[in-house]
Amino acid sequence: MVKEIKSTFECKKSSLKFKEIPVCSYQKSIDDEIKEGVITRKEALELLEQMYMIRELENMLVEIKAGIYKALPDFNYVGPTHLSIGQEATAAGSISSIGIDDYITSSHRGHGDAMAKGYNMIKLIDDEDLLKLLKSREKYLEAIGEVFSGNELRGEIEEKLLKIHVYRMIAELFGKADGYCRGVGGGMHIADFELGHLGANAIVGGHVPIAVGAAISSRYKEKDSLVLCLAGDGAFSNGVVLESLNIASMEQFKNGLMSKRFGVPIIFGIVNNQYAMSGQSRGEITGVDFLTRRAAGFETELMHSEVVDGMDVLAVRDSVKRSKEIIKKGNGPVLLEFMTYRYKGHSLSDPLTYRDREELNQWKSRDPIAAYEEKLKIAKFPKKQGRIITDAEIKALNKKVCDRNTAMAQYAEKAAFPENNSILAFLFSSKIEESVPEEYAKPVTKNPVPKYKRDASGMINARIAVREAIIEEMSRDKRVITFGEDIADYGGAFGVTNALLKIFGRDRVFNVSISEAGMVGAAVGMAMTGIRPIVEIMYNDFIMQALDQVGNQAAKWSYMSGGQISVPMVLRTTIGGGKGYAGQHSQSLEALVTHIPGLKVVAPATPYDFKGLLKSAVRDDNPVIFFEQQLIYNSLGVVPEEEYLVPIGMASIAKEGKDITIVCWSYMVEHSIEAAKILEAEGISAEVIDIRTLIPLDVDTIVDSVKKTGKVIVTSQEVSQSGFMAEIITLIQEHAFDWLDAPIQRLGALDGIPPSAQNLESLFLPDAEKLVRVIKQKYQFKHRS
Ligand SMILES: Cc1ncc(C[n+]2csc(CCOP(=O)(O)OP(=O)(O)O)c2C)c(N)n1
Repeated sequence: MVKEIKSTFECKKSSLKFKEIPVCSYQKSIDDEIKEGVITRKEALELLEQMYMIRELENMLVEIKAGIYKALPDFNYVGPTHLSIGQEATAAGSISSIGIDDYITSSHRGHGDAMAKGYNMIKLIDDEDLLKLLKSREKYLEAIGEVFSGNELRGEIEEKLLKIHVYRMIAELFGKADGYCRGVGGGMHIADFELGHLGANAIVGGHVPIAVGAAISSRYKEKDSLVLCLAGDGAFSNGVVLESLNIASMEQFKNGLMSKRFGVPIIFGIVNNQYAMSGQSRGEITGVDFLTRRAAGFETELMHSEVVDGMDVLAVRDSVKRSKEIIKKGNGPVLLEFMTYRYKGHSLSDPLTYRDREELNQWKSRDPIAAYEEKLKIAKFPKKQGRIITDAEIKALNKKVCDRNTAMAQYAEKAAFPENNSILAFLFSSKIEESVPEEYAKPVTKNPVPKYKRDASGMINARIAVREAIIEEMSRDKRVITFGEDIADYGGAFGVTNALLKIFGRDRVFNVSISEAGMVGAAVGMAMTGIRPIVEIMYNDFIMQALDQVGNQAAKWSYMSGGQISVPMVLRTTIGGGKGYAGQHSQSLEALVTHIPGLKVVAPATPYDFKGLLKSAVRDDNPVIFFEQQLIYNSLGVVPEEEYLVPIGMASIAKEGKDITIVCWSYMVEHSIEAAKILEAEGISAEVIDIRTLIPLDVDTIVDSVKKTGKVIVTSQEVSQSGFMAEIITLIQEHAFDWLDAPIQRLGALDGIPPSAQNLESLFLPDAEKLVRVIKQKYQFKHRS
């Protein structure tokens, strides 16, 4: 299948043109909006209520920190204080404009976003679902001294849910078990996945590719949903954010290469509060006056973008509502820059020495809440809506919010901390997708699935085994998709994904830009929102470009969300040397990821295990890093044509023996078996344990073998320095020390950098001969022939 895109260039004198970016195009009065029927009195007051709720929550934190919060005089608040006072219009205006199926992602400064998302969902959900929501959250009612009688009217149900919302938000900030993330996430990671909040993120910019992935997810689902991705001005200079803007803008989504012509439904909202921590985007740490200019770099004619007055809740609301229309037509993504200001420092420990009072006062004179109150006081709503809003009404609303916040803070303070025994709960999900929901089962393929021929002994190579695993899982479950660099038409750098494009089409098998961080983040976002992606990174050396997404995002979201979600994704990548590719394409970096709790790590050695373990990885509800050694791709092995799975977390005894145990994985399994054969000829019986899965490690099988042989060597292609071999050795010492009759040895690559020259590379890497040499040097065997 040749791509329809023809690469041509005619050298003709011309110039490139960009569309204009509107700045503050919203110039309406509230009465204009009322006349146009765009805002009701009720909606107008709801905007104010949200802004009050955000500001009061954060004022409370300021007072608690200063020891002057009267309602909790002795409470010692432990945790971050990234406040957004001054930015309330941006949170309330943008989030009130998205729909019930839409998601948000947010940053470390995300109290306002979380407050607004919960608030607006409670207002949007229909009566039946609202009742269900209250019932499902009934246990929190007791904690806040309320009951559910079953006779409540809509308004009363809303109020109860709002109280629960505020209570759970504050409980999370206070580290309590009733918090949204059960107290393990805290304010910087607050999330309510049930109501479409995909999490605040303490890695600046780290959530932006996740937002893109969540937006791409909607391509595979019945419901159209968009993602509102809110991130600071500082974040918009982070590499992963620029990668994300590019991935979201890839033309293949719209130009017919994919069958569904639909731009990625995401609104990137730059919350430009004028400062990163202290760095200023304008005039200091970027080269642009407005960050919206970034839009010109991602779409030929400019991604739709606007600069918006982020201090005006109605202007923000208007811009997001219009963006939604653009997105609905398939013309996303959209980039909006909300010009706003944070009155406080980066956190309450920021001495604020880098800005002056005059600047602060100038912004405060346009305070989003005070300015909006004034607007409301002069607005004339239709008679049937209640005509005007009085000063007294505004004051009463403010009091209601303050009282509610205070009461919920007092309940949160009294609430229980998480149980000690919950400390590691939610690190992993125990779920395995044993059956596929009907709507996703057995999707129609574009072309028939080929049958890969076995040789007379039933063998195929590992490359085909991996491909078969992907084909089978994609044929079984529509939610399984795969993407990566050059995996579509090219078939991947190692030809593994050849044929997939033809079978499944570009909607489910697509290339992405050279954006390792962006693509892994996108996979995380997809996995959080119901898709089961397989993302490929050509060489594990490039994982270093994506480590934040692997280690801080994929690994952590199940735990940080208090088990609200799991992240069912597979990251396939290749390892190992032996091809003269030198320092940046030959490493075995398993230890980079085994050190991070929350990931499963698999490194098979045989075609049978490549297939069986990959299928298990796809069905596992946890993020799985799947290491494929490049030299194994051509190895032959018996692989049944019938369905089978190899469970994650079980080692295999590749060869039985009684004198010494060789523990190994991946390419060193073959070398270990060869070494065992050489030793056998000398009367030494070696048992070879192929661990297959590094995390979780099957310690029992290793220990049982060591108890039998009393001697053990661990070998792999990774460098020895601080590697996973050291971890295995420690575990053996902990579990089988009394059975050892000699020190444990390890044989890895040299503690250096893979060289290109053939002779040096052979010296660098371990092999069967070296293994035999070390075993014979280091151990005495009594019964040698
Ligand atoms: C990747 C990363 N680098 C640095 C930090 C430390 N840090 C926390 S907030 C912040 C400034 C972020 O600025 P911006 O994106 O504008 O958001 P704001 O804090 O102004 O809301 C920095 C540098 C971090 N958390 N993550």
